[in-house]
Order: sequence, then structure tokens, then C-alpha cells
Amino acid sequence: MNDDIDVLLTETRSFPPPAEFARTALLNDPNIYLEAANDTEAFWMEQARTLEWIRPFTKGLEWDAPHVKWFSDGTLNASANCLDRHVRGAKRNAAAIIWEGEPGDRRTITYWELYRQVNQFANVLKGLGVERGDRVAIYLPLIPECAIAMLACARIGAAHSVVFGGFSPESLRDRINDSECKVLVTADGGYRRGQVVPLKRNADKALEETPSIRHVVVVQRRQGSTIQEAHTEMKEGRDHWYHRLMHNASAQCEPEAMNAEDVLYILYTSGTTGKPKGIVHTTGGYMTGVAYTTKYVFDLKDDDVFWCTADVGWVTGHSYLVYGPLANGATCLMYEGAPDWPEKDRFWDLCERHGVTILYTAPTAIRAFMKWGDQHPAKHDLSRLRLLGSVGEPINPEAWMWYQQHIGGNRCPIVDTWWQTETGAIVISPLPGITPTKPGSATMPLPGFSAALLDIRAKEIDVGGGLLALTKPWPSMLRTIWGDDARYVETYFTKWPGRPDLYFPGDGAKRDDDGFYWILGRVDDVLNVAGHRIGTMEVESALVEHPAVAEAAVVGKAHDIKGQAIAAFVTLREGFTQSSSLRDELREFVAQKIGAIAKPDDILFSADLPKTRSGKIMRRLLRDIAEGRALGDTTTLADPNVVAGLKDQYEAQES
Ligand code: 7RM
Repeated sequence: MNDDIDVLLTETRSFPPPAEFARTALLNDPNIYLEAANDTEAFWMEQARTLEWIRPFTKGLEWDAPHVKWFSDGTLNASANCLDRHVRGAKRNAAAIIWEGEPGDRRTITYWELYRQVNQFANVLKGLGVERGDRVAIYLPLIPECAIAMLACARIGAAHSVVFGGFSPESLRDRINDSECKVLVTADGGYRRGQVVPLKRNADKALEETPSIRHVVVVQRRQGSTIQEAHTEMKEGRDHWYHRLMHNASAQCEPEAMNAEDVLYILYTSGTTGKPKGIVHTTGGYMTGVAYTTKYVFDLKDDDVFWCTADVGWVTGHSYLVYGPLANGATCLMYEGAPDWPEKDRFWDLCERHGVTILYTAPTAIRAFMKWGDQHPAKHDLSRLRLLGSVGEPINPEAWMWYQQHIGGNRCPIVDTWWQTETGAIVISPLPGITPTKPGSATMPLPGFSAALLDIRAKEIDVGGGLLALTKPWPSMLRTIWGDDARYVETYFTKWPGRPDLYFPGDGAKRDDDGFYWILGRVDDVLNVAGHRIGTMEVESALVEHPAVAEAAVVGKAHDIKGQAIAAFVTLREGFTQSSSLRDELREFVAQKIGAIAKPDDILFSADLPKTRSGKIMRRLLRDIAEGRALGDTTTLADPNVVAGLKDQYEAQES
């Protein structure tokens, strides 16, 4: 962590909002920071009132740390906020979703059409026995039906649990079982780099052990015929084609009046144990947080075309591809596939053809674009772009500068947005018409949010490095972990003993002389690989399930494009010998168990792992080895020779 602080301390460039941008921005008066800080509860109540409530709330915050409620006597419906209020007005015929599939198929869906399809699918779900309070799993490629299924759940008061299409059958199974989903919505297949991802076939494997599932709805990716390569059996009575059910469904479904604190969705994310956590978001607070941040962080106006490149399987897709933009009546671009398919200019081609004005993507993608070369964006007219965003991991100043110059034409402000699955909405980010930006800094908490940098005793660090804390509750914060409230308390509110009012996100950060935050990354056993959160324990648990593996330790190692890559140290069971084919087999095994995103880059076989005398694996030393650094302090090790031997071996393998 200290190396990172040094690098960031030398970054002194600062960019005020471009004058022309600031002049027309929705927010350009810095007083908003002070107003929100003076009465944060009143500030949030004002934001919440921009939503459409069925029964208006009178209560704001109820904080019984670490448990929280917001607007608890109000009722509303998230899908009505995203659709019904727009189809009553001028947005009725505006495009809600401009979608493009990887093979090049296109669909544009107006608010009116989306409204009708969501109503129909809400009735389909009801017809399959889904009731208010039930859970529905969604395992889809990035197609408009993702948004339709999510909003249909919200309409009838069922919680959705979206599982990223890149996750394995076992990962899907565990998530379905943890929250006992009644229905699964999937597709015959999706596309990634020209390959078919056979989602229904994967789902069928998961469904062998998911007793709670009564019905499966399958979207046919190509009208009229199922994708040949993904062909799969439909199980009589359980499996239904989406288009057949929709054909007979009424397009009128009254939205349920949900309590502000009713669950809107569950989204699983990695933590420091082998078992992912079901993050619970509720209706009123979450919708308030995403509607407010989408509008002001992205300065969203009627004629914008907003493109968030995240998949709906991650929180960024939930908040900034579906709920936030649609609550604001925005026009969103949704693209299914890879940025380098069929050519490395696909993103810039999309931006040009669809007239994208706001682009929100991840540092790992930006670093890949840099590597592919300036000629790809240079071929396209990107002059409609007016604002750029970054999310998912720290952005290195070099990538930030490249993004500003080669994508933004030195004209667009960049909003580096720090937040998490748990925060629901962006927390630390510039306001593009107000806040000066510095390459590599997410700047400061948005109005309404409060952060501090603390040492381990909860003492505030004014300038320097420390642990990031969120010091006041905010409406879109998680409410609990599904089925495990003790884990909620323990994970987020016990870092500073006796201070259940302090939320610990798990990140380390630096604060500079201007009070700007520079996020350094996770300080716990969570990795961030290409912007995806993966727990070291999850990968370790997968590895030890292989019959050859006795013990495994997984660490992150710096990677120039992915940010972090996975390195695994493995000790074999008696009777197994190391080989390059076993190494490949183990990498493939992890991909099968969790998903391709968790596949280790390196596997090192070793007779022993470096442990303290109490038996704890010293990950710090493993990281030193994986990143080729001089070994840190080894005096607390039970056997210092182990780690020296490992380092030699690792270096021999690398060369
Ligand atoms: C939105 C999302 C959360 C973790 C978080 C950080 C890291 C996210 C930034 C960032 C530096 C950023 N949700 N992170 N955004 N680090 N600058 N702008 O990514 O739950 O999947 O991950 O991602 O470590 O704790 S997430």
C-alpha cells in the first residue's frame, strides 16, 4: 500500500470543469455541498420527493446503528417510477433502450413499449405463481429482457436475484438456493466473442439441485428458432418459452404498493469467506440514491444517450443501466458483447452510430483500449461525447489522461466514481459542473454522503493514508445480508469497536491537502480482477475441492490491464505430482466451479505454504513473491525457509 501512496503523492495535475460544460450543467453552485452537510436528512427527503410515491412518506431517517430505515411510512413502486410516470408524459415515445447484440442485431424500445412488455411479463410471473415477497432468479445475456424481467419483478413486489451469465452452474445453483428462488428466467444462449454461451444448458445443470424452482422461463435469443449450438431440452411442465407466455399475457398489471423498506432485490457479491453474500436493497432508499446520483453525476438531460457498459449481472448494471437511468426517463444504450468483437473499434463504432453523449466504463477496459492503440478511436467521430465516467477499480493517472485525450477529445469532464454493491449508488465522485478533477482521484463524497479516513483506532487522518469509512447512513445502503444479519453487522460495522455507526467498505485510501480521496483498493481478502470482485477464499475453496489439492492460498498480483490477476499457491496431496497438465487442469477446474473470471493466471506448486506459528497463511509474503518483490518481514514465520524456497521456485517458473 505504501508504494501506491508514494506514486499518488506525486500526481499534481488538476482540471477545473470546462467552462462550457459548467455553464449548462444541472448543478454548478458549490453551495450544494454545504446545504447537504447542514441537514443531510432533509437533503435526502428532498431527493426522495422527486420520486412518485403512492403514499407519501413523512419519516426520513430511522438509525438504530447499524440498522437503518428511510422513508419507512411511504409506499411506492420502482417499476412505476421507471415507466408509468414517463408514459403519461412527453417521454412516452422516447427510446428507453437502444440495444445491440454482439452479432449486430438491433432493437430500439420506447418507454411505451417497455411499459407494455413489463406489464405483460409481470402478468406472466403472476401466472406462474410468483407472489409479492417471493424471489425470482435471472440468468440472462445482456438483452432487453434483463430490464423487462427486473422491472416486472419490481412491479409485482417479488425480489429479483440477477446472476451474471458468466457464472458457472454451481455458482448459479448456490445463489438460487440461498434465497430460495421460485422461478428462473434464462435464455437459450448469448454471445461472447463470437461464441455461444449456452445459458439454458448451464441452468439445467444448476436445476438438478434447486428444489425451490417451480418454473423456468426461457428467452429465445433468435425469434423463430433456438440457437443451434445451444440447443437444449425443454422440460415438460417446468420450462416455458418466454415468447409463448408473453403472447397470451395482458398488458395491464397494476403496480403493487410497496413499502419503502420492502426488498427490491438481492445481489450476490464476494466477501472474505468462500460463500458470496446476498446484498439486500430496499425500494425507497435505493431508488432515491440511484435516481439522484444518475441525474447529477452524469448531468443527465433529455437529449442524452447514456451508455453504461457494465453487464446487468453486476451492481453497476442494476443502478446505472436499469433503475437510475430509467427513473430519470433517459435513453440508454445496451450492448451485449465484447469490446474487441469483431474489431477492436466496436465501442467507438457504437458511440458514433448511436450518438452516445455519456460513456460510463471501467479502467480495465480503458487500459485495454490504450494497449490496442489510438488508431481505433481515431477512426470514429466521437464529438457527441460530453462526459466520461469510470468505475470498478482505481484508475491509474496514465489511463485517466489517455481517456481524457483520446476518447474525450480534451473536452469532456471525467467522473471517477467510487462505490460498491453495498452502497447501491455512487458515493465518492466529482460533480462534473462543480468539482475540479485530478487524474486518479475519485475526489470527494457527493452531497448527502459523508466519508472519513481513519486509523485503526478510529482517529481521523487529515492528510495521508488510512482506512476509508462512511460516517453517516445514506438511503441506498444495503439493509442486511440475505439470511445472515449477523454477518452484515460483523462485516461492515465492527472494524472500529464500539462504533456501530461507522461503515467499513474494506478499502484503503489516501487523503491529500485538498481533502480529496485517492482510493487504493481492498485491504481485505477480496480481489478486484478486471473490475470484478472475487474472494480469495472462494477460489481457495474451489481449488481444494479438486482431488489433487491438499491446501491452497490465493493472492492478487498486479496486472497491467486487469488491475489484479489471480496467483494460487497449491500443495498437493500425497500421491500426486506436479505437472503443467495438472496446472492447466486446476485452472480449468476453478473456471468450471466459479466462472471464467476466477481462473488463476499463475499456479505454483509447493511442498509448504508460509505460515505464522499460529498457522495463519502469510498472504503478504505470497503477494511479494507473486509480484517479484523483495520479501518483507519473515521473522514471524514458523519456518522462514519455506518462503525463501517458494520465491526461488516461483522465479524459476516465470523465467
Ligand atoms: C461499483 C462496484 C466494489 C469495490 C470497491 C473498490 C472498487 C469501485 C472504484 C473502486 C477505486 C473507483 N461495485 N472500486 N469503484 N476503486 N476507484 N472508482 O465496482 O461491489 O463490485 O466492487 O470496487 O475496491 O470496494 S463492487
